[in-house]
Amino acid sequence: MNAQPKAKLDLPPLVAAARGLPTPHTPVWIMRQAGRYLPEYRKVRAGTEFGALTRTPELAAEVTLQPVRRFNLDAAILFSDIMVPVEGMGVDLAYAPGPVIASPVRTMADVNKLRPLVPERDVPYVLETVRRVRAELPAHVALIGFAGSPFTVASYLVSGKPSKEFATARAFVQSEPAVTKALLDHLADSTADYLRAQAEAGAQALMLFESWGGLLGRNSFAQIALPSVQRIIAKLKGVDVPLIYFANNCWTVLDLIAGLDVQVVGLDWRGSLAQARTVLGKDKTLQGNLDPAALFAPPEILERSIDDVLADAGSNGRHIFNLGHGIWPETDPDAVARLVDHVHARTARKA
Ligand code: 1CP
Repeated sequence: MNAQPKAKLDLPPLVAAARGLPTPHTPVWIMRQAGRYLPEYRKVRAGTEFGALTRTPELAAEVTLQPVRRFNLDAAILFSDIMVPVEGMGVDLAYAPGPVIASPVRTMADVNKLRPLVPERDVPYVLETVRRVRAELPAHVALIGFAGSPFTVASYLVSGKPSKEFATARAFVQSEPAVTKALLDHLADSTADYLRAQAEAGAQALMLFESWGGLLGRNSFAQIALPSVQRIIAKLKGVDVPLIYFANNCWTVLDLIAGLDVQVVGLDWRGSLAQARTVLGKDKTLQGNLDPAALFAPPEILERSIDDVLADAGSNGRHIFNLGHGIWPETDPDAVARLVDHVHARTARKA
């Protein structure tokens, strides 16, 4: 009750920050840090279709590690996709480049056809990739495993393809509440098992991408999207790695998200971290939230934008720096190097 929390030297800074422990600097990583803006990624991708890349541990591990070799990042994120476990459930899908489902899921019979995911049986290549990456990463760089939230994954399964507004999926949850509930329950249970398996294979933090839940109205978010996330969290009890909930476009429902038992909430670039802090409280770590467009500014303007995010995050140490959403393919990798080094320089704390 008296002592200040002490830095644990064996914890990577990202894990320490997620747990509210002191860190030598504000940890930083970039959503979609492995990908098309990197020439070394494009080279690997040139010879391999995206789905095949996710199923080949040697290549997936290589691509996961590429940004960590190039930049002083505090985390690597598993190279995979939110739809990979769905393929493991028996769904036929292709990437073009976003996920396209051969037979969208629309009926109770379609839901019943989905296999409950047994990670070691259905997606062994993901777990092998996690093990390979963990073996290669320096101890201070955390490995993040991930999954899509049930509503976000269901949006693709029901619509059958990417969409700006996901009108088909949003109409579906209104017209077919029983099928929606069965689908989200199935996805939640399989996702929990999937995340647990990633942690057991060596992931040191787990991220849940709520990329499209913010399209729902407040009541639907509360009654449809959120319970499926709570179901995952409950099933993950006893898994001792921090959970990051990426709440894309969810500023108007942050008060509902405040009640989730997660250590970290990821926020997009549209709002203010200081404002989010007032809603989420001081016991959660915030992750974010530089506008991906800021990487196109001249260096001194980029640095100012980074400083603004750091100031907005406050000085209690409960911050993981990131973009507010995935990095754009047109981004100059040198801007990423500047970002990472600037965050570290600005936030370096005396031991
Ligand atoms: O052409 C290519 O190389 C394929 C493009 C691509 C890539 C690089 C896809 C298809 N997925 C990925 C990798 C990916 N996807 C990662 C890897 C690691 C990293 O971040 O470095 C991660 C974490 C994801 C997660 C993902 N996939 C999300 C959640 C994050 C977010 O951006 O909100 C979503 C919504 C998807 C669906 C998806 N898969 C691929 C694309 C192009 C999309 C988006 C489609 C759409 O706009 O709806």
